[in-house]
Amino acid sequence: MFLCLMNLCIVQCIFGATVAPAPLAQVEISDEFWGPKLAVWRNTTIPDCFVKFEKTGAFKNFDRVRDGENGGHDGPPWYDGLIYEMIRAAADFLTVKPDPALESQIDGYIERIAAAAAKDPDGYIETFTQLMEPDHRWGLNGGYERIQHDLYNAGALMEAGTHYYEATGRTTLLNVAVRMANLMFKTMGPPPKRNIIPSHPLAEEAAVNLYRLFRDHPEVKDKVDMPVNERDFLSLAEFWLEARGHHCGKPDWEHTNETECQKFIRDKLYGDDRPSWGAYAQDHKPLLEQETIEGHAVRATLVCAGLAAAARADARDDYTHAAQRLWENMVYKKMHLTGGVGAFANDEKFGPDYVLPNNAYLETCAAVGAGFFHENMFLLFQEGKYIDELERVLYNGVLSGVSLEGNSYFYENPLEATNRQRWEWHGCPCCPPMFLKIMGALPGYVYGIADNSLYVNLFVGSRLTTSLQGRKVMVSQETRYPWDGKVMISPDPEVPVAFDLRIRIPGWSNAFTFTVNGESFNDVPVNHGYAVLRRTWKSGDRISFELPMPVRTVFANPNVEANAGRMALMRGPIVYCLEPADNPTPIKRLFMQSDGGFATEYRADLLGGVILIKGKALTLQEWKDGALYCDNASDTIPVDFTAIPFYANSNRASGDLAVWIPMKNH
Ligand code: FUB
Ligand code: ZN
Repeated sequence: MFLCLMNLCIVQCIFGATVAPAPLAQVEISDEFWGPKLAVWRNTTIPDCFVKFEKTGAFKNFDRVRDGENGGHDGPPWYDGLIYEMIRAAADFLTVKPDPALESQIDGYIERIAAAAAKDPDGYIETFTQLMEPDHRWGLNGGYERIQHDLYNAGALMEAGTHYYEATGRTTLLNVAVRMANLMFKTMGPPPKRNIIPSHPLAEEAAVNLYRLFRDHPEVKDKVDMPVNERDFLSLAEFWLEARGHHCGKPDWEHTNETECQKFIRDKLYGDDRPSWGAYAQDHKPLLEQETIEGHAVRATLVCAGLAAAARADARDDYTHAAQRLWENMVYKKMHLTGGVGAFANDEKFGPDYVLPNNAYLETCAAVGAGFFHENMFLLFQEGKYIDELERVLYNGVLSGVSLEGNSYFYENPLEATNRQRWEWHGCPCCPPMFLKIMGALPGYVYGIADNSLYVNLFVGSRLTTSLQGRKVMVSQETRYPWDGKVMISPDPEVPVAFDLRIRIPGWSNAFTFTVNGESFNDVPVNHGYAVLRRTWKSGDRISFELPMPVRTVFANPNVEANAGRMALMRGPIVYCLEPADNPTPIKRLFMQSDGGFATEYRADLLGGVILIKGKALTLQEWKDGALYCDNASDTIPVDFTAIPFYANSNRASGDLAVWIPMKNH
């Protein structure tokens, strides 16, 4: 159905076309918001993390294996995986901006990894198991894969090998990864192979992407020094996804404590079958039958990201339906306003539907995992609502995980807290590498590319150089988003090319205006979250549109008990919070008003450049002077308040914050 306006047509989104993220090398970021942040992560965070991993022995583990030692593993069992994740992330940053010094540093790490991997005739490399549990490869024979993380580490190795090859064209790490992948394919699968699954998911999407690498670039097969049948990697991923919930049914994680469950496994009481890893590891029933997203939130989001990736790679409707069901449960019933997930600290897990306390756990890694899931769902469905959620979590739940200076970190990202302090390093430093992985991938999320369509998903100052309909096309975006809703898009094809420009209209926006080459178009229909402009684009065309960005008062779903009678503030995609540094009245003694006379102020000098929201809140007269208790509350009096973006929380002295503020008379 076409609505033609001159030679501009606005068409319905054609559901079902295939779309891919823009390759990183095709996107140049020049954004006022993300540009400086990406520079901090490139120049500070990546070196900071590598140094801290070195200092805490992560690379020595590989040297010990190379030297044939026993025992003495440093860090948690998943330390190898975290190193591989760092390499994947750094590889993406390298793709966008070459850095010979960083590349040669990583080559040095890869030499040590490859030397360790060369010790085993089959190419098995997993330093914790080799040093500490040599009889328990893959968690077999009484091993405890729930903690051991053999397959998680192997998954991260596949990711690192793939991304480092894509960044540099070098195959040393890819060789190590392919040997492991071949070994896993030989070992795991339907009978007579062994029923082994990643207790901590991640390997599923990694194997799908390894498959895609060789499927899309068969010439790479000649560059690795072993046979590759790429379909094996996809089969392996599908086996891992489908084998969840198929086991001996024990131990009973719901009714037995972890020590006893571990004993059952260590004593090999599962016989020839495998043990259950329980709901904690999404193993309580077959994944395709799971109605709700459960268990450890990082594991859950990553298995779902893998499910969506496999659904797309292999056109599997059954996977697609399951991914959609789990996504809807997560987003509509188990997700905080910031996009953070995993409410409970106990087992780092999802709670029941609508149980969303403000002091929730919300691990940075889980927010990142949710981000990967959202992006993969967009690639499956081409619907803007998935990018709306990607945008939410990027600007809020993920971004709060690293300090503005880029060298201290948060594991938990609650919406209400006192005395929070970012840590410089952690016994389990899983979050910084996950954070860097999604931020390394960010340039690729800005645009989606299909044969005859270009999706503008994120509003980020950038320049894309790609090919559409067989023609070289450049497109640039200029914007001050998220502080300003004006976006200018300039297609610049080498010759005039017809394609659909699909511009996401965020779910938070209820109005927008468009002009094309200065001509206004009102009432542009939005389909599947996109305004679709079809025409033959030529160099010099200009699309400008504006999303009004008023301060929004937000109220929780009435089923969320924690936020009954409370409200929060948002502007555009940004969630706001209150901190003591800007508010003389203790924030616990403030009441918000939905008509609080909100005003905004851009402050270039504060928190890396932010828009503040200011207005009038209320406090009790008795509280004004800081009294702790007041038994006879009398009238309220107005006081000024200032809110900052949630992502910038805890970058100043105090670590107190609140997002959801009570309203008077509730
Ligand atoms: O188990 C590896 C990582 O460590 C998990 O994803 C995090 O939740 C932390 O437990
Ligand atoms: Zn983490």
